[in-house]
Amino acid sequence: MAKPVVLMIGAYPDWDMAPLEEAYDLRKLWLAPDKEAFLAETAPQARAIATRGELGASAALIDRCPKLQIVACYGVGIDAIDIKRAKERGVRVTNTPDVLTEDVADFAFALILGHLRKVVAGEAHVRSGAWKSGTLPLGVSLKGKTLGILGFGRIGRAIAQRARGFGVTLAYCDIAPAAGVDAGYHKDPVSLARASDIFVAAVSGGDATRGIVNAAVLDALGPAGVFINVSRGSVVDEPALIDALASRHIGGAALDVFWNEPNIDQRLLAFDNVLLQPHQSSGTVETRQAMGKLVRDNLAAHFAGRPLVTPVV
Ligand code: 8YV
Repeated sequence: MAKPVVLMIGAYPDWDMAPLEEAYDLRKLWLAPDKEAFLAETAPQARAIATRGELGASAALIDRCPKLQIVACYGVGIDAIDIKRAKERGVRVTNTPDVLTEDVADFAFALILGHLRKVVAGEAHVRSGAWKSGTLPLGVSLKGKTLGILGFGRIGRAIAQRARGFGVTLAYCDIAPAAGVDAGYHKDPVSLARASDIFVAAVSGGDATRGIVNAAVLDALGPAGVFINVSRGSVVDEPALIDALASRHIGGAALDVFWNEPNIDQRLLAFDNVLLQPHQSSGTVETRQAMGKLVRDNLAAHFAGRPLVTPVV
């Protein structure tokens, strides 16, 4: 029997590509010199789309694939997949929850400590030889600060769990208070920002949270406040963030996600109070292997007629 045609939107690590090639007729969109011509030929045959969190699958793409049965996402965030259209078309969607939670939460702390303790500047200080002629400006202590977490889902809670070991006061904002949590609940992001020294966005992306971190929230965070983002660029009003950084309305930011990845707003490069990372919160060998396995397990389950492992719809 012919292997099912799988339209891949972006590359996965090699350890996933080999078993995927084995099981499916893989069509690699990112390698096509003429994407239009490639889609004109491949989309009508595709029974599955394999995508990544930040690449998703638009309604237009889903509509170009009349035989499409499943969109498998390498990533927990499904905000770039048109779920409404998938549902209308009876297309199943899977993602990779849980397996990346701990690494993303760890990375939030890499960003927090990296920013407060000037890790990147410190390294440059040593490498450039500047150490010989002076010391690095002092950092800021994490202990005793209030850490505000926007979005108290799996990742937000994992951040909170780690925060307890750092001796911070915890606060969080979500649609409703969580039961049995020893952290201050805030109903709205402005109130959370006002209470926070460090404000971490761990909320899901999508229409419901687009621009939720706006000028008012940044203003409430204040000139000593630090904004950390490990969720999606879309949750922040990025021009407002750039204004707040330029005018020192906030103290700084550490960002793993942006509006236009990887072609980020160049103004961000000019700030010395911003730590920039290339969307790598889940980027460990262990987690990426587990994510790839989940994608493959979901596709295999679908084509074998078994229940999906981690269905979204
Ligand atoms: C990945 C992500 O970096 O889980 C998500 O939603 O955005 C990330 O874990 C991404 O999907 C890999 O390209």
